[in-house]
Amino acid sequence: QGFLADDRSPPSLPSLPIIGSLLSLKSDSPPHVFFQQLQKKYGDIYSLMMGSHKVIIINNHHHAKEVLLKKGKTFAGRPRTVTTDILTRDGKDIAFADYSATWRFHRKMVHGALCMFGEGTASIEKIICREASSMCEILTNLQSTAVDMAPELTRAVTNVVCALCFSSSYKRGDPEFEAMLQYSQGIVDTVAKDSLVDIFPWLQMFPNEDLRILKRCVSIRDKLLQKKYEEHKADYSDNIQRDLLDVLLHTKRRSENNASTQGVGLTDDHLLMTVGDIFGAGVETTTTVLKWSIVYLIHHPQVQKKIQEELDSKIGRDRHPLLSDRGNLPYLEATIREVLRIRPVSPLLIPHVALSNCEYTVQKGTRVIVNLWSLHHDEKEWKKPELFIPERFLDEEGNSLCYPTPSYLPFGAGVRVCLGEALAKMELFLFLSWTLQRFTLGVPTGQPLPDLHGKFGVVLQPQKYKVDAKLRPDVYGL
Ligand code: HEM
Ligand code: PLO
Repeated sequence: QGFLADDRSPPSLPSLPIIGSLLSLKSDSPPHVFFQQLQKKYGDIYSLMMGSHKVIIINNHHHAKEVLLKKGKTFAGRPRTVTTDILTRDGKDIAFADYSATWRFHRKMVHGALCMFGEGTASIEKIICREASSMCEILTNLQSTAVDMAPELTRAVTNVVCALCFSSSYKRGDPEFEAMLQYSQGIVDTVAKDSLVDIFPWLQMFPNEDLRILKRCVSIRDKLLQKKYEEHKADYSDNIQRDLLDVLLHTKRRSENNASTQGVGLTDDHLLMTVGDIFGAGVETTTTVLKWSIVYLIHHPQVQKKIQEELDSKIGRDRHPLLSDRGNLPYLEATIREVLRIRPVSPLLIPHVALSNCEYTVQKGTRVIVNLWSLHHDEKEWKKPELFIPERFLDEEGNSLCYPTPSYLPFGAGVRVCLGEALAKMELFLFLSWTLQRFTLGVPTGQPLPDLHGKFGVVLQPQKYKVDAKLRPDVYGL
């Protein structure tokens, strides 16, 4: 029996009028860890008040699946918050937009476009390989010095989504790219925090300094998006769709000439915000996972060695890895799965909202936070969840992949499941296989091991660290 069928409400934290449970929520730990700790006192599911909003926190996979899958449609709403409204022009995007006909239409359209340019064709593979190759070349030149790989990783990943969205790419040191790095970090640092701490939205009590940074960064981002949009409008042709933005423009123009599809909300704002979402999600998520992968590979040289042995025996050193090698490299796949488990990009997903009353206990408008961190670190489901062990995703012989428990949802599930899962997995596989075929990654002499605690925000990012990338023998000709 699930919690929704239970006629008792989940236990709730003490709360006061107006400020809600604020006094019980003070903690030095980031929210996902704190919510996991509260589980000991209140159980796997409990509720609290954030100001005047009731929030249910879910900490196990049974309840998570009730919300995301079984009652997925009921819980497909999103809360409106001050910061996400600034980022998305009041929810005209996909990720932070509430459930509506317009939202459904946009999600479907983008899904179609991603299939068309991404998963469906060989071209995305070529683009990823081109970027992987360029990144490896730069690492070769920087060999055996302490490098911060972050800018190059970000540029490689950015160029993949740039190709997909705009048919463009950035060279090293491009000022537009440098500007993007800055505004995007500014947005990651400040957006969506208020869904957790926004107590007085009507007073905009959310830290003003943060709000100022966010507004400045969003305005820089919007100028960049607007420029791309104008360029595309200028050389738009009805017959050729080069990229996601062309598909969106095409759909918009077609619907304007068709009475039955009018009013689906294909305004300039909607188009811009949708591209902004795909671009932002495309860059920040995949880059973050690559950074975490390298952190864990540096901490676990034996894992790195095993991946390299697998690469050597299945691919060798005379050719580059291809997507078609994925099935032959289970240890690498298991490592990627383990990184996504131990450091989920989005440890609290994005908050969900009940669109209607549900069974006995949940009222329309209740917010639901699925604590993916608890699911991925549940001691009842995982052996030593705090340890990095790729083998947990392999069978006894180590030959085939498996999921040891259903308590694993790195991309969410159901109506709001991640739109970029297939793309992200292709990128992670190719970037990591290309890098590890040629380089062994370690800490530069005299530098500490990278920190394993993340920096909590709209994505859980690792702290900055430096890497020593040593070229492996016999890969010079590659
Ligand atoms: C939503 C994870 C990469 C686009 C999400 C959610 C998660 C997630 C957990 C929220 C699900 C929910 O609220 O229930 C990840 C991870 C990634 C990744 C772990 C990389 C490894 C990407 C990429 C794209 C993307 C590359 C774009 C191409 C989106 C969008 C949403 C989303 C548009 C919002 C969906 C909606 O609200 O309907 N992702 N994501 N993601 N993701 Fe990803
Ligand atoms: C990242 C910073 C960009 O400048 C704007 C942006 C857009 C979409 C967001 C993304 C940011 C962070 C990761 C998000 C994504 C939508 C879905 C994805 C929240 C804020 C995840 C992991 O849920």
